[in-house]
Amino acid sequence: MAAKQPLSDVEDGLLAHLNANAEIPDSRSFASSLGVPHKDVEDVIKRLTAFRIVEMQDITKETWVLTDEAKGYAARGSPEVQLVAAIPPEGASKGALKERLGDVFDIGMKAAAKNKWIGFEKGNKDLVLRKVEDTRDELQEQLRRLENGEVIADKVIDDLKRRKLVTKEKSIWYSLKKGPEFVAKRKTLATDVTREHLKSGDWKDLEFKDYNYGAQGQPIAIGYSQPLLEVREAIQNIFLEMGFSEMPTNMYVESSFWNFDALFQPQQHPARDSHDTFFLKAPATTTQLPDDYLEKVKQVHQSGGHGSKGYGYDWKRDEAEKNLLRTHTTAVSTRMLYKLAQEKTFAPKRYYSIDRVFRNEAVDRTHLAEFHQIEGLICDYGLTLGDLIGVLEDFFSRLGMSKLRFKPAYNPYTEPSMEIFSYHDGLKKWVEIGNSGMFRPEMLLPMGLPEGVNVIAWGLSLERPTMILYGIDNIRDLFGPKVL
Ligand code: FB9
Repeated sequence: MAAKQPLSDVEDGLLAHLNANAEIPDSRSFASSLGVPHKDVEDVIKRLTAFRIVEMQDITKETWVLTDEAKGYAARGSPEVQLVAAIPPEGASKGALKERLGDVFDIGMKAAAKNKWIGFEKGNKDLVLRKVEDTRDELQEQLRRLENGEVIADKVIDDLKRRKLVTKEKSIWYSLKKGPEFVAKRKTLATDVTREHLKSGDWKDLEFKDYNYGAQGQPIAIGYSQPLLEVREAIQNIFLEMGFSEMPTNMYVESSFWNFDALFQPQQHPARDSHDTFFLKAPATTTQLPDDYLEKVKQVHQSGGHGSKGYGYDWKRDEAEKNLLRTHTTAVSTRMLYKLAQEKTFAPKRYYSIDRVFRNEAVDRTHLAEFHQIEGLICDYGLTLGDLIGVLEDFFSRLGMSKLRFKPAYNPYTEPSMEIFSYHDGLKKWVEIGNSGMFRPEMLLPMGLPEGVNVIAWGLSLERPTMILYGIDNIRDLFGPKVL
């Protein structure tokens, strides 16, 4: 094949030929006459057809083509013939023949045995004997005839198909004739006025390509929605469909009171020291705590009440006044439940939150110093652990997680508490998908919520499901320029 010709030359060649001969019956022979790949002629035909300069008729034909294995047999003979040819009159051991013929041996043995061209001595299954003198290599002949494009009987094709020696190939070519806009040579339309044109002045007789106002701009590769926001939206819609309303989580800075004390989390709890929590230098403390409620929280921590004996330690107001970056959105749940308790008449509520929380934790593949916590809570009379399990089944089934298991767990603010597990078919393992529980009466009653009102709640992260759903292995890849 001659050197690659620019398509414009192929086009000129084709138009000139049509101009002289009115039609090109077979684009393949035209391509070989030009010495160019048929693909190039095909591209030119498609372009000229678009301008109605030529009219094309596409012709398709399915042909059987040889597989690479078959090409080998066409060249070197069929495996069965190669095998027989390799057997001396006194016979040969299988080992020697395998040595000699390689992977042709097995196929050759099977086919030669089927043709009863070989045999074995009684009791010596290793010595292969030939049962025929020379054999006509029909297979090789058929493969060669196929290679030369000859028509082969269907029965033979079926044999070759069975031996996976042929595959069907669809070839397409074209017959061409002049189109309504036919020209012998296409004027290349200018698409720009360049300095050369202006300097040479030949811009005057240039023909310009029409503006294609319908042309789509280059797709700009930015502007995908961040995976976390995609999953956040999906989970938000689940909550809204389940009748939950969003809690206001726009305040990352929280007081220890709402983040810990109001949750009946004792002041000496390990999570309350700076190893786990980011405390603020300025403003280090808050001045906006509701005194009467604070007094009740102090009581329940120090001496209990409502059937609880409390923690029995000396509760300090200044500890509760320390500002921090909230460690969980449960701090917002606490504020909302307290607000609910201040309502004149109690009304059941379903609340959810999805927002950032901060924990002074060691950064690793799945943990950063902050993550998005997803939390749901239902506040109503007589709610039970069964209700919690039921709502968790409902919530996670909408996230595609149906097989759930619950493992007893401990949180300072819920009793009983359960870790939630789901069997992940893709990962073929049980995955911990969250935590849950029933808020303790020591948390709810000091708020002023009516006796008999229970609050079931659960939480999970946004990052974990997003990483699993997007197959992201390292949490760092969820943030920053590298996302997607
Ligand atoms: O998200 C978590 N796992 C998870 C969730 C979904 C998921 O979806 C996949 C598509 C299939 C996969 C995994 N976890 C909670 C479980 C673990 O990852 C855990 O190791 C890490 N947890 C975080 C806290 O880490 C210190 C995830 C985060 C978490 C844990 C607990 C709560 C919230 C977030 C809570 C709570 C709670 C409990 C009771 C009452 C109110 C709130």
